[in-house]
Amino acid sequence: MRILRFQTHTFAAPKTQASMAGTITFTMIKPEAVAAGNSGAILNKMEGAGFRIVALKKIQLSAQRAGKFYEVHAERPFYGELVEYMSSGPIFAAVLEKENAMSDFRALIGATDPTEAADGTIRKEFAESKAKNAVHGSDSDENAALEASFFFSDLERF
Ligand code: RTP
Ligand code: MG
Repeated sequence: MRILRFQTHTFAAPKTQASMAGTITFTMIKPEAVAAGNSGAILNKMEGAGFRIVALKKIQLSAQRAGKFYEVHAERPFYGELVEYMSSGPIFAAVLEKENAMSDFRALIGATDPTEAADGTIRKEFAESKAKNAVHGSDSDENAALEASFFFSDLERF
């Protein structure tokens, strides 16, 4: 009797440039900017500056998950306020791709405090205040990878 052997396949996640070092960053459009109806205009600025949207979702963080995301700021005086604010309404989370993604994106969003942000930056145009500053941008390639994985699996990135 012939024995049929089924070949087993290993399914690897599709390889995209998004997995290469330095080419991805992570962003959130923060609750007040989403509530103000600025999500489309902000995404338009990101794409217009050459960032490709690899992954995107609208989601509301629980206080616990916002606290985990911003754990690095746990000792800062604004931590409680930050966690409350970031869990106060839905956000858009996104993974973006471009050469030098992290540093180019930090330049595009501008300084944390919109009064110090350069003309043409997203925070200059859309931020309400230093706390409610419209968008998040990762501050290192390592954090970009960690933050992207906090929200998205490989199957959600294209
Ligand atoms: P982000 O992480 O959101 O991209 O902002 P960032 O690097 O420019 O600033 P960071 O120092 O990491 O602070 C994280 C967020 O905390 C809020 N914040 N409030 N009230 C305050 O003095 C104060 N300072 C910071 C902001 O929402 C800031 O983006
Ligand atoms: Mg930061």
